Amino acid sequence: MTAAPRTFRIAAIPADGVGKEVVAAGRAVLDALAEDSGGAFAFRWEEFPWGCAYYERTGRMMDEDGLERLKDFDAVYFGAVGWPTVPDHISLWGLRLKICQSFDQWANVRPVHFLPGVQSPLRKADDTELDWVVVRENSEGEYAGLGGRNLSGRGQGGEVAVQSALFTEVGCERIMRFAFDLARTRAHKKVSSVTKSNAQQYGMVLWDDVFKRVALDYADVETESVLVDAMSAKFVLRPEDLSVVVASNLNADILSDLGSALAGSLGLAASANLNPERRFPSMFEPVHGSAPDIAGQGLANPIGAVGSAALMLEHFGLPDQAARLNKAIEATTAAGILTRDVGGTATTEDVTKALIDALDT
Ligand code: GGG
Repeated sequence: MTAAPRTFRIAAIPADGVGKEVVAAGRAVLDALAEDSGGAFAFRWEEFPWGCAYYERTGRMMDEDGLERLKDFDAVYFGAVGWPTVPDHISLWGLRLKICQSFDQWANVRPVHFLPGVQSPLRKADDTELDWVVVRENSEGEYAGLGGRNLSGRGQGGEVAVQSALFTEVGCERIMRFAFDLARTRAHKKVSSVTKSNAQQYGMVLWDDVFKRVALDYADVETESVLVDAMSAKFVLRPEDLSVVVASNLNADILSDLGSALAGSLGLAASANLNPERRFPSMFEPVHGSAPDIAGQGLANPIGAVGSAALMLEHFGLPDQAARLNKAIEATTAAGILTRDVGGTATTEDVTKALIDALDT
């Protein structure tokens, strides 16, 4: 008796700018993969039209019952949020952060590695290696949304704003255990914790204290605690010394952009916003934003979105299929089929087609 095919229900939210192009590319590659699976698995997509254009029409970045409608999907496949006609804090909080925080996607995993055929500012010697995972605390920290503005002095130069960062012992501990567990699966078993605890003497000192305590349970994993400024330098100067880097919401966001630029382009970087308890859907998206300057021109690099699709397949328990996607990415870049951000002339469509063709290799 043959097993029934497993069908995964995925909510696609392309949102803004190049998000639309890269989600279409990722869907095409995933559908080709499913078609090729001989019916072993399938994807059932529903696309949601939310984003900045939707906001301009309705005054909302997503429908009022949007979270309710998303909650029974197996995953959310997201593009990018932001457009110049809507203030960035409104678009970000109204869609991407709303989903991450409401669905308790507290672990944001952002792998960074070299791809064959892609020039990197770090690849001076052939033996330079870069294979990191930045683990971003994705539920609190500097993105807790705590603070306010005292508008009484507005227009007279007297306005005051407070933005607080929230660090909880529970929040710190769970992201650190996640980082340590991940490090145990890797050849280089090391976790680097990043803070600015010399200057931020409350939340980040709690982070350091929790890190030291959690590390005691992982004696087989090497550790270090590094200030974020020093870590930025280390990314550039000693990339081979890093494996898993765990940091707060803001620090990890900045460091992962630096990491992907060092690997060759922000357009290559994949990410997973995970609810590790699986009570809610997790969300998979390229690290890059909506890039209004190149949107709609066929210049967007789809590799970050396709790499994110590979992370989604791993989450679905299909590691062999994830490996097929990653191999197709490597075959495509190695063949020199590259978009403009990585020095090539290929369009989004050219790269998508090459990725689909490479699934057979
Ligand atoms: N695909 C990622 C995305 O849309 N990012 C938009 C953005 O501005 N993000 C800021 C952040 O997540 O900190």
